[in-house]
Amino acid sequence: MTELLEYSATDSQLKTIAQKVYRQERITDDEGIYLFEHGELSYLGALANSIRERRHGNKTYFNKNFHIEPTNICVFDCKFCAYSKYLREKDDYDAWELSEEDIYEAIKAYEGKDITEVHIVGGVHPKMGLEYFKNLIENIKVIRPDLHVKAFTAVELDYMCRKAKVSYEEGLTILKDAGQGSLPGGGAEIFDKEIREQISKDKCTGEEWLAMHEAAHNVGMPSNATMLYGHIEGPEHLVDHMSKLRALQDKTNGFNAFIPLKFRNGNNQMSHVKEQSVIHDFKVYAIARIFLDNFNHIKAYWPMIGRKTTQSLLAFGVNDIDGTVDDSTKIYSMAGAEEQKPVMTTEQMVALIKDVSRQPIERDSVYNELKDYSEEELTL
Ligand code: V47
Ligand code: SF4
Repeated sequence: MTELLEYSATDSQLKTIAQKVYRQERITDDEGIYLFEHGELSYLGALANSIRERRHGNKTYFNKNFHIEPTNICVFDCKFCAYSKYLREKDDYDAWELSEEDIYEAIKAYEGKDITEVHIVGGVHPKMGLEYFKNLIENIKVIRPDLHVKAFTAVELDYMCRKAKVSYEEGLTILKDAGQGSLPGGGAEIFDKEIREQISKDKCTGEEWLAMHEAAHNVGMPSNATMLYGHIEGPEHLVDHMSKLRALQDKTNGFNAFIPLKFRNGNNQMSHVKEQSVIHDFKVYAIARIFLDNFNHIKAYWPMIGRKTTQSLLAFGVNDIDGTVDDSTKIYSMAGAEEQKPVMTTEQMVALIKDVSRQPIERDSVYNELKDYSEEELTL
């Protein structure tokens, strides 16, 4: 601590921020922006890691999950999305649409395997509505009652509720009663109106995204929050985004994890926008850890950011690396994510965490600890 304060002593604002962090006081939006503009990587890493270790020690969480993407057909046209081409290239586009049976088969394929969660997200298909998804979840729970269903971004849910002419709370209650356990964090992108207008102007607004998550928390479903960074936004937009999430978390305490998502420029309408450096990635994660004092978990989604960077991020505030994933996860692979067919075995996840001297803990979807793998001898 002393070292860090001495290091930052030449800059009184960085010194003040470090003192606040050590006293467990909240930093302001202006201080968040200051960190983006003036915080050196070593300083940010030391602060973020001190928070991570204060909260979780060496513990690093993962779960055993798999993904299902029912379709890549989407009525929206987000400029960063490799799916959205469907609207413009209908006749010459590799569209897929899983049937209900395909989805049940995918669930049955995990019979006897100790998977705890299915993550279901996809494009916003005009024909798949609230009733369809209610039945789908009910049937999934019949096949596999113990499986936690984490499903649908606020964007998909907003569309479903509008079409069914129900309020967010009504729609979410229907899905919860069908067996849905929580919401993933997608669709948040950047809340700022002007940036959102340029990158994803036709889907739900930032306010609607926040209202959907507030409604979910009110009906008893926890959720995650994401932030799409590294495109046309500036530090003020990132801080504004996190500030809004922090305010909602103060109100509901319903968020489990915050997941920064690095913009990838493959195969989309923003391919001309250069991707940011790994140094920027480290800064974003570290500042998120410092700024979001009421979020318990900062997650690195390894298929997107890559295994090596995920390992390094465990020293920059990250304490969760999502799960085994097992997926086609085309939304990212099409956009140039690190992993084209992401799947990690439990052994590989444990090794990834142990290799950087952290403690691998399997968790369930709401962060109950299921198993400590530190002493396990696993062969790769
Ligand atoms: O909202 C789409 C992102 C998100 C690109 O909650 C892109 O546990 C970068 O939110 N470059 C959906 N990102 C996925 C998501 C998610 C993923 C893993 C775990 C969880 C969780 C949530 O994917 C979208 C958008 O921000 N995305 N295209 C792209 N070119
Ligand atoms: Fe559709 Fe989601 Fe892609 Fe936007 S990011 S075009 S809402 S699939």
